[in-house]
Amino acid sequence: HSYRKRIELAVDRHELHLHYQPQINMTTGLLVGAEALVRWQHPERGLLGPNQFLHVVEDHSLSIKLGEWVIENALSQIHHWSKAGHQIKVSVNISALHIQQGNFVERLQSFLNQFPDVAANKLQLEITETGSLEDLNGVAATIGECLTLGVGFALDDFGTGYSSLTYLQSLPSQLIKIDRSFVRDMLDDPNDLRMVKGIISLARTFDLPVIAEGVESYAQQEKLLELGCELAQGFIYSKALSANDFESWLSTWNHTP
Ligand code: G
Ligand code: G
Ligand code: NA
Ligand code: MN
Repeated sequence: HSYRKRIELAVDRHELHLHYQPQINMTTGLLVGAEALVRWQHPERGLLGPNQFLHVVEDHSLSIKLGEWVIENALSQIHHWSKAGHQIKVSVNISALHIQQGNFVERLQSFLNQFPDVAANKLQLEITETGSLEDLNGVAATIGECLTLGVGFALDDFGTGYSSLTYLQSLPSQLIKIDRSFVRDMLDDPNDLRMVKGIISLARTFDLPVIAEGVESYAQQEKLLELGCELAQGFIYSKALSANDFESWLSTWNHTP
């Protein structure tokens, strides 16, 4: 596949970049972390988002190379921010194929070793249901080993796939992310509101924090707080920003809810 080859070349040519979207505690207004989202600065086509190229690498070994690139770059960024006085927890998206590699933990450990001053708990892995996890017990064990290293683990896009409840039941998660499709219409669509309420209640039952994705308005923020969801990310705070723009955003973010 030539487009796949082109993406592989993009990694080697440093055309890929991570953008960072802030995650906020809506009660305190404090930054709690950032989600790293990959972008491709294509020389002819301009800045491309993940949905313009990630599907081509999904279920292919290239998604492992790309995933490792993401982990390494996120750790490097955490290191730089730490030196600049910002302690920022970064979440990275990991594909199903990648986390099912037998050497995943070993490789993760070797990346962490490259940055001895970065605490493992500054890194969090997010996994979605878009790729299938064949061996849930195996993945649960892998995640358990990651947790032992100190790395966090979040269930992404919760509620959108067929396996959300099974994943919640089987995988030792530390955070549930409410998919933005539920948040978007929660104030108008009673079913979406029920889903948001249900996920928050489920998270409470499992004693897990929950973060709402795609928060765009103060009305949504108020409703989420009322329902007991304290964490959020979305355009209301910021879209995903380059590392430099993220630092500028942070310097003007006034910490008030
Ligand atoms: O940034 P944007 O909203 O366009 O991202 C679209 C989707 O692409 C997100 O749902 C996210 O889960 C996925 N995505 C973004 N960056 C990465 C990445 O580095 N690795 C993987 N596997 N998925 C990513
Ligand atoms: O991992 P995930 O697919 O959930 O990645 C988040 C995606 O959601 C990114 O592509 C990001 O650009 C997008 N996004 C983040 N915040 C908002 C928002 O407030 N509104 C909308 N419509 N999209 C958002
Ligand atoms: Na994500
Ligand atoms: Mn998501």
